[in-house]
Amino acid sequence: MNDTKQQWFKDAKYGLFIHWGLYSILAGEYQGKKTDRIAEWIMNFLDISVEEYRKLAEQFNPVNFDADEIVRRAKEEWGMKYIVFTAKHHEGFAMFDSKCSDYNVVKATPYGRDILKQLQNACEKYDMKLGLYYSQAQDWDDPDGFMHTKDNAGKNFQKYLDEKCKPQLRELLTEYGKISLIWFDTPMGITVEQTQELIDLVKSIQPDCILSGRTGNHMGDYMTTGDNFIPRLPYEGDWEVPATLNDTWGFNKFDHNWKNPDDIIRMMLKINSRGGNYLLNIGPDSLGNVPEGSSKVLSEVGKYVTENAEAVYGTKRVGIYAYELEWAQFTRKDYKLYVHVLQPRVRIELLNVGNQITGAYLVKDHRTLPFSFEKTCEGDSIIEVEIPEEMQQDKNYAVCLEMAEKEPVFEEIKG
Ligand code: H79
Repeated sequence: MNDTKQQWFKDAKYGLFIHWGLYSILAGEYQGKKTDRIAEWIMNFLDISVEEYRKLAEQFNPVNFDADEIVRRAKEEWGMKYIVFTAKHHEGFAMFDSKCSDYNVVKATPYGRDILKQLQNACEKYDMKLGLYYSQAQDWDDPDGFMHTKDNAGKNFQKYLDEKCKPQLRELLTEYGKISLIWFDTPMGITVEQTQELIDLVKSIQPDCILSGRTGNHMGDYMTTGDNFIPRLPYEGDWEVPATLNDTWGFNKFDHNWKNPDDIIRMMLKINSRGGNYLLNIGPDSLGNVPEGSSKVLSEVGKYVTENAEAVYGTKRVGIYAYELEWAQFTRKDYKLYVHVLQPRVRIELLNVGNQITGAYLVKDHRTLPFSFEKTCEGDSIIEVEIPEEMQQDKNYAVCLEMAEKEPVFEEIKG
């Protein structure tokens, strides 16, 4: 079973992924050609040469980037508990002041400032956990990185590891304060021994830093699902779903296919209920602006999670309830079952939940609600909670059922 041994990660439930690099300048289009794939892959998909792609750095000047504002909103308005920032994506460009590669935001751009340092300072100010995405295998810029050429022929991957990957990781882990997580991705052909080298390096510098499920050879500290894939069932141990708000990670000026807040809330609760964390992405544009489409959705979702914080953070995996409920998702703590009501209801009815209920209240203001627990005419357990009349048209609120038992008692359907 995956165990990060880091309580903050088990309790977090909701984090912010930030995908940002030179690809944000192209924003899904190069020389009149559009990509219909994830926009941070544009160099690969449109076969842009290293020489041409490197010229983008000369234009990178994100004067609107405001680390303090992004971290403050993530913390206070959006309700996120950790941030994972792309220090280096597959394109190979470092968004920090790297001494071992000049292909970085300080040395190669007119902007000339360290993006990561600004994020670190803001995270420290707002007490936000900081994690870093680092592409440890693919590096399209480095002749020895994976996918520099599409057939990967003739490369010396160990050389890339020794001369770029590990030195940069050492910088990230020594120059930027506490790093809570390294988000490795797409391990491709990395060997067990090479994976172990990366793990040893990270843990020797920052022992509490945890590693994503894509570190290589399933040797990370927790399970990472497929991008945008939610496990069907409750899943034991520590895990996380990385997800997009539209259909790209890096900024794409053509992609306005934003998911709506209700869908995001539902997906988050499904993930939390099944025991996982939701790592939800924004892709700032080349000036450093957060797309309005994403901030609008995140604010709505943030309203839900901050109002119902008690029913989100620190909750535990819920077992399998026999019925599919369109209108609800469950989360739980010891002696408490939270019913997240996602569609208008006159009352909550839960069939085949066999607990002795000792109280019921609305999470957002702790107002007590009338409840009953008894047997149906067929002999099944049934719990009912009355919703106040003025709330019967509302959706998206949580109700807490206080139970005499530590965990919910989900009965089988006896028929
Ligand atoms: O950082 C984000 C993505 O850029 C990264 N993971 C998330 C968090 C990622 N890298 N690779 N992938 C996701 C999988 C990509 C698979 C595909 Fe393809 C890219 C499918 C189609 C384009 C590579 C090229 C595999 C098949 C063709």
